Amino acid sequence: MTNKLKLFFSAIAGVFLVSGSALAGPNGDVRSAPWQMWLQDPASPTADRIVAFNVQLLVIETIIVVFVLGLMAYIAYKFNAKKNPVPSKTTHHTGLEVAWTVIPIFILVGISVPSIKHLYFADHIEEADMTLKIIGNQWFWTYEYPDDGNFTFDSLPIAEEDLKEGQPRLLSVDNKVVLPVETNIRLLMTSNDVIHNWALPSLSVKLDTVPGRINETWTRIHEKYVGKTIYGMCSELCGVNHGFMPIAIHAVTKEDYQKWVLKAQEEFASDEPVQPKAADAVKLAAASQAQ
Ligand SMILES: [Cu+2]
Repeated sequence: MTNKLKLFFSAIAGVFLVSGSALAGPNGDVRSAPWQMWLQDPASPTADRIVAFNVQLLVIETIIVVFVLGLMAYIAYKFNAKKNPVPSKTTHHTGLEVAWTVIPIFILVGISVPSIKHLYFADHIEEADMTLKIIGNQWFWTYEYPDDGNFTFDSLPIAEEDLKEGQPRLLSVDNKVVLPVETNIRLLMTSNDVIHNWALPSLSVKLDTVPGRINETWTRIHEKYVGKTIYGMCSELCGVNHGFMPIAIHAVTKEDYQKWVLKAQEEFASDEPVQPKAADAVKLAAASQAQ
């Protein structure tokens, strides 16, 4: 291999290594990093499966690409006009045609089996330890904890000028969703106005919140994320401030979660309707937008 080629390949490997080590934010928080080339670190069993499946598919794809490319290179070399001045008049080869129809069918069926298994795994959980209800609003999120006192709160983006040291821009919120690790959490989602989408790449959760119906999925945060914040955002075009409704989950131990629940029950104990706060959300998002 020439030196130039070596340099080229080590540069590509370097990009992957750098992006691999830059997966998390400054406090080990889980969010995308500049120039990230790979998926975010998986933080749930569903995400573990999706990331592993992505690698398996990549291997299959690579084999197919290399095979087809090799075939094309071989044909271009062997049958070009100079080497093969009198071309063959053959137009059909039944065996070959059956093969190139049947083999891809087997490949696709082979891929669909684990794929459907993962879909079922991600769909819902039989035995949930707790439930989190998520409600989309233009343009902020409301969370309800029906199993822990049924308190509710809004989670609004923090305007850029109010960000504190270490708080990521357009991802930080005033009230984070606090969730315990190693707990099966049922996620119920709906919306007050238009379709939003509650999406967290590192949990492999991405589900529409649809007005008038409840969508269900689940998650379970790995223990190593205790004390970390997992970030996501609305992933459905939901109006002018669609880009300003981040999601931030703060993962804690089960004990700390119980302590937080007691505090939150007091802090958010109010029967006030949720809607009036929407005005604040619009103001905040507009301020971010003006930056
Ligand atoms: Cu939205």
